[in-house]
This record gives sequence, C-alpha cells and structure tokens, in this order.
Amino acid sequence: SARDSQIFIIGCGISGIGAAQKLLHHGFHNVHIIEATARSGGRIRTGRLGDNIIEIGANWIHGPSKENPVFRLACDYQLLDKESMSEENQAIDVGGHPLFVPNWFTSSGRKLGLETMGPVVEFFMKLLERSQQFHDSGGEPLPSVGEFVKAEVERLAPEEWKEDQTNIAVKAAMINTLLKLECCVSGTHTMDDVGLGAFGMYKTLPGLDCTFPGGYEGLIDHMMKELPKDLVLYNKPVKCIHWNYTKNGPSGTSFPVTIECVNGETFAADHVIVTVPLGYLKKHQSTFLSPPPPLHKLHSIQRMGFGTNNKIFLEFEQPFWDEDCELIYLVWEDETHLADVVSDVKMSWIRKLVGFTVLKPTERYGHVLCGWIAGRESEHMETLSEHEVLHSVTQLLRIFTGNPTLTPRKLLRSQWFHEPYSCGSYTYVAKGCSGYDIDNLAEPLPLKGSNSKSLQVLFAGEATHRSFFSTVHGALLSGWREAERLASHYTPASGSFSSKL
Ligand code: 6YU
Repeated sequence: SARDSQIFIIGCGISGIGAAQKLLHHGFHNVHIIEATARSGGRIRTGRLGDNIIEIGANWIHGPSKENPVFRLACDYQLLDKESMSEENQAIDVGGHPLFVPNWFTSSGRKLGLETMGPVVEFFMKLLERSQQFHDSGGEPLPSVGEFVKAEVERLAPEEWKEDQTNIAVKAAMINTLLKLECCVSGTHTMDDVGLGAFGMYKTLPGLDCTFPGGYEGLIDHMMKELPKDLVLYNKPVKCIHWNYTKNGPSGTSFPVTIECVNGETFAADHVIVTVPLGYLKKHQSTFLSPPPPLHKLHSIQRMGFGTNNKIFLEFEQPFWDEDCELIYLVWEDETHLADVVSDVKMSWIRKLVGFTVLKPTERYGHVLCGWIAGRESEHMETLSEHEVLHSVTQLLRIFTGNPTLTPRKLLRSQWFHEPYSCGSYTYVAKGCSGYDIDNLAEPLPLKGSNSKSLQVLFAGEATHRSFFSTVHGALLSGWREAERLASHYTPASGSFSSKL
C-alpha cells in the first residue's frame, strides 16, 4: 500500500523529528532519519558550564502562547516553570523585543542611567517598528534595514536629542550598540544585509519569551522517546541525493531516489525530506543534489541570508551588574560614526560583542553571563583558542567596568560557523529577497507538471518557513507541513472529491 513507501528524512533536528512524528501518526511505517552527527537536536543543544545548564544553540521559546507548537509540546511534557505557563505570561505581547532590565557600561568605565539611555532605546525601537511596516505597504525607500535605520537616525536625531544635549556622542554610539544587537537577533553580519522590504515578514506571537529550566534538549529527549528506537541512523553524513533516478529494489520495485552517504552506503527511497540547514545547502549546493535543483531554487538558496550568531558564557565569583539587571549593553564612546561592523576584524573583533544577558534566576545559576556576538567578527572569534577569547573578554570587561582586577572564572563559547553540519546559526531574509525565495526553498522536486514521480525530494527546516524562519517553532511547523504534504498526496482530500459530485 501507499503507506509502505520508503521515506528518509535527512537531519535529526526538530524539523526532522517533527516530520517523522507526523508521518508515523499518519500510518507510514517505513520511515527513517539519517543524521550526520552522533546526536539528535541539531541547533537545539544544551551544554554545561561547571554545574550550570547552558544553551549553546536555541535559547528561548519565542512567543510562548497557545498558537506556538513548541510551547504546547513543552507544556504537555511539563518542561516549563509555572510562571512561563501562566495566562498572564501568555498574554504579554511585546512584538518580539522583550523588555529586559538593562545596565549600560561604556568604554570610559562609566555606567549610564535610564534617563539618558531609555529614550535612545525607545527612539531606535520606533525605527525598527517602522522598518517592519514596508512589508505590508511596499515602496521601501532603501534596500536594507541598516541603511534605513542609519538614514533615519541622521535625519531625526538632531530634533530627537535637542532638549538634552548632554551625552550626545554617547547616544550616537548607543545606536551602534543597538544595531549590533539587531545583528545578533537577525543572525547577520550587518543590518545592511537584511532586506527592508521583507523585514516585516517575520511574525511574532504573544507571550513573554521563556526558557527551559532543565534545558531545551529536554524537549528533543521527550519527542525522541515517542519514536521507535531504531528510527535514526546516526553518524551517517549524506553526501548526495540522486533524484529522478531509478534503481531496482529487491522485489522488482523501483525507487526514484538514491541517498548516497559519505561512507559509501546507499539507501533507496520513494521520498526524501531534506532538513539540513540553509548554510549547509549553500556550502554544498553544487554536490548535494544530483541533478542540481532548477535555477530559481538554486538562486534562492544563494540569495537568502544565513549568518552567524555566537554566545560566550562567562562565570563570575561576584556580579558587577545590578541585582535586577537582565541585559548588559556595552557602548564604545569612540564610535561616533554610525556602523555595526568593525573596520579591522582581526584586531578589533571584540568590539562586535554587543553585551550580555544575565542567566536567571541567580539561585540556580550563580553569576553567569551570556555574551552575544554576530557576523564575521564572530566567525573570526571561533578561530581563536578559548584562552585567547578569555583574554580579550577579560581586558574588555576591565575597561568597561573600570575594575582592573575583574576576572571571569570560566568561559565557554559556541562555534556555529565551524560546525560542519550547520555552517552558521540561522536564516534571515537578505537584501533583494522576498517570501518567494522562501517558497522556492520549500518547493518539492520534481516541479509540478513534470512527468516523473512526484514529491521525490521535499524540503523542511527553519529556512523554509515564511513567517517563523530562524526559530524552533518555525522549524517544527515546517517538518509537520512536509509530512502533511506527503500524507495528503496519498489521501486525496475527501472534501475535494465530494465537491466534484
Ligand atoms: C528559537 C531561540 N536562538 C541561537 C543560536 C542558534 C539558533 N535559534 P537543525 O540544524 O536543528 O537540524 C538539521 C540537522 O541536519 C542537524 O542535526 C545536522 O547535523 C543534520 N545534517 C546537516 N547536514 C547533514 C548531512 N549532510 N547529512 C545528514 N545530516 C545532516 N530559535 O526559537 N529560539 O532563542 C533561538 C538561537 C546560537 C544557532 C537559535 C533559536 C534557531 C533554532 O535553533 C533553529 O531554527 C532550529 O533549531 C532549526 O531546526 P532545524 O531542524 O531546521 O535544523 C524581525 C526579525 C528578524 C527575524 N529573526 C528574529 C528571530 C530571532 C531568532 N532567534 C534566535 C535566537 C536565539 C538566541
């Protein structure tokens, strides 16, 4: 029967796991996941710094409320604390920018107050909100978010900062800090690479972002427990997917797809769901699919953005931040020119480190900070030894706090760009791209209307979700979507049948 078809999913991240879960639910029983590494979870990865649980990859449930499938699963598995599940928490809607209690430190060792910096943050947030509105209205005046925000700051700041002339230079420098923070949020080198027209495509859900007290990977563990033990083939990087290719199977059946692994093993399939990260597809675009995908799909793979955002965790004996502080901003007072990239990556990469989130609650974590750094500066940081990174961060903090003996106890950083099966952190909609590029990424092969057997290669993963790209819930929904696509391929909707009568 149709349910006997051989289905392989490439990648055991949350999108691959989600696809497997739904296919089994629909009664397909020849389902396997082929995973390059020795573990499940992909970019969801929980680690340890001393006794502390830390998130090396995904951090928050963005928009934890009923509509978010990751939130629903986390509630079902009882992985969240009471406060995160409360109705109040679900109802808070901050449009994707949680209002962390901030501390501002500057490169002259000053600590600035809310009266100076609060209005700068508000001013910047308004510009970001306006950047999102071109998606509905079109007619964007500039190609990128970075160019738009910078032009608007130049135009409006004199008026905006007219009343309070003190700290004008530091306010301008603060805009650079906020731009660098947006680079981390979008996972890009510079906001000049993020398309203005498509910026508003990303949708936020209500709910105040929350974390998993026991680690994000607990979600993966629970999902994996519901799948058959031998479903995943680990340590088998796939080298090439040969499609439109007929191989005779054991009982005279023929399969349109053959999966070739790096170790030479092959698997014959009716359908393959590809969930590898966009960064991986970009890097291996000329070899991963044979024949190569049609040009419009290839172009979208090339044009869409996939950048690096890394974390640097630090543990301290004592906090140098306020007790209620949730986010530490670093402001370089000498950066008077509007820019979110450094001029010399090797020498000054550390300037891209925008600041730190404080791991809470303190009773659980002690005094641990998570530093954020995006872009090519972040990719360079990955090439340095842990010792070199610790040295640079220590020097930086001594300057910004004015405390010449401040010394972090421990350090751990992520290296997403050099992870061979991620090749970066997550997707953004690059300059010149639109929702059509995401549709092209998601479009199955062969294309509709071809004479070959359909739905040979399907595409899921974070990058293929039009409004929730770059998130865990986007990835999960994309896996479910491709499983449903296969299920409805074999079960023509009864509705459409009766409507013909
Ligand atoms: C979220 C968050 N979060 C921080 C950091 C990172 C990410 N995300 P996977 O890669 O998981 O799986 C693919 C598998 O394929 C993998 O196991 C590979 O080993 C395997 N594979 C590859 N090649 C193969 C081959 N050849 N053969 C076989 N197997 C192969 N998301 O919701 N909250 O806080 C963060 C964050 C540092 C790196 C995140 C966050 C992104 C998610 O982690 C990610 O989307 C999913 O885990 C991907 O799952 P998957 O299955 O698709 O791939 C306005 C506007 C702007 C828009 N952006 C704003 C949104 C903010 C985004 N937030 C991110 C922020 C953080 C901090």
